[in-house]
Amino acid sequence: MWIGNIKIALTENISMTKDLYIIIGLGTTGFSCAEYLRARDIPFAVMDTRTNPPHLTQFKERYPDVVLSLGEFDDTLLSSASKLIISPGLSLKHPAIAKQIARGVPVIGDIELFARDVTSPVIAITGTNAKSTVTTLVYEMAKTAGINAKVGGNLGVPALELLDKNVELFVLELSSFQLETTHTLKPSVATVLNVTPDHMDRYNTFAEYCFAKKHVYSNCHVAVCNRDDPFTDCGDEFTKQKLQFTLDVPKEKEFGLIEKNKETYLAFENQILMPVNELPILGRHYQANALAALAIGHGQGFPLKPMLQTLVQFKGLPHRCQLVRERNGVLWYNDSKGTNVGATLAAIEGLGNVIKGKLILIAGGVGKNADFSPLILPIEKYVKTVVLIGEAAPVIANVLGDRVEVIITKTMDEAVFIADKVADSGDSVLLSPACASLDMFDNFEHRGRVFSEIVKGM
Ligand code: UMA
Repeated sequence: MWIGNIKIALTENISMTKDLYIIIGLGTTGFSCAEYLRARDIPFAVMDTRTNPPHLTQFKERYPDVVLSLGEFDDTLLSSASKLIISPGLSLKHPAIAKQIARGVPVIGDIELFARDVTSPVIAITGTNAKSTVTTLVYEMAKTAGINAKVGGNLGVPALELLDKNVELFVLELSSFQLETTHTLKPSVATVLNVTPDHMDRYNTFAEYCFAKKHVYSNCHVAVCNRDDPFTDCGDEFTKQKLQFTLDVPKEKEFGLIEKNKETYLAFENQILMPVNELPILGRHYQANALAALAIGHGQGFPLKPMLQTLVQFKGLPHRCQLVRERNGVLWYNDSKGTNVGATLAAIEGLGNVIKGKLILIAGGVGKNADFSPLILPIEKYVKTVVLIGEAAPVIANVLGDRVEVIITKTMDEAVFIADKVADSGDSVLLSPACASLDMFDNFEHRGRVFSEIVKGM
């Protein structure tokens, strides 16, 4: 009963169904919503603007009885919905969706469905960058503390798949897109780790993007803010339950860094916790992640010992400044998860500060209307050559001008080849694209894998 590429008239029956949910999007989220609604016997239909969405075959096999409309949105079907469950990849500003919102049809997302069912505490983590790393760190801390926890959300496993009455704690990474359609989540701890411009193809202004992120603090019990980034501040409402992290010396209710006898330590207020050189991952940006995780864990009541033990053991996530190999004295790093300017900035500054030589940066992809100018200064300081690929290559090249050697090329193979030619012993090659990957790859993981395989095969 598919509409779009295959059309069978079931819409009449559908319009008779009083309480019909329509799931918009048949990606990972949409599929998890279908499973959730079917388990509760709630009637639903599914729509996707794509003619071949990722879960199509699986969906047709599992739900042969469900109306599925593909391609351009069918207005009649949309208008028969009592509720829309929209996937994060689709904007609420899409004209067909905006029309339903104007008609007063409730539009929610998978996290809202999750919020209505969940009975155990939820830690909600958002931010432009480092949210996957901090989410995973907090989850690992919970496990080390002996808590039966589950982790997911924007990180990969959709939140609805995690629902289970036996779970004691949920650790969710949430995107601004997911937060836009979430209204009743009451996080035990909520944080905005940092905010720098991203997704400017979805938001009219940076303020609009910040607003979506800060929505995570609504109804939270403890708010964790980044003192070094005023855009993350939760406002006066939460002053009693507010914890902060900073790369500065910590004050009351803060985690930060203390220098003593020429060593730097992670600290809580004036209490020294551990030397930063015991962290297995280099760079100031990772120290901020460790401090954020400590503040979140503390807000949730985790004991200190398992949190510190986790910090010593955690080796980082794939595609996040991950060392691929050393060859002829050159280190090759895969930071394919650097999908926006802020992430690439953090990677350049984090590595640039600690390596012996200079960086060769491989960047480019889908630019998402980003302003690339914040990259100019760190590139001037730490980068010898920038190798550009993908749609945004000419835009980035234009922004960088002649401040640094810039080479535009077409494929990842060529980019790696060029980087290898210009790198000298002591230099490091960093793939940190500052862009999304979808012009050349399936996703950022695919891009990172392709890069790593070429590098390993050299
Ligand atoms: N799309 C259409 N038409 C539709 C529906 C979707 O063209 O009708 C497109 C979207 O524009 C998007 C793609 O399909 O380009 C995927 O969208 P989706 O909502 O179906 O995505 P899911 O497969 O459900 O994956 C989503 C998150 N993806 C997005 O928000 C784009 C995944 O985060 C997340 O892991 C998953 O839900 C489970 O919660 C990925 C991501 O890139 C990692 N997130 C962005 C980020 O981190 O910057 C926000």
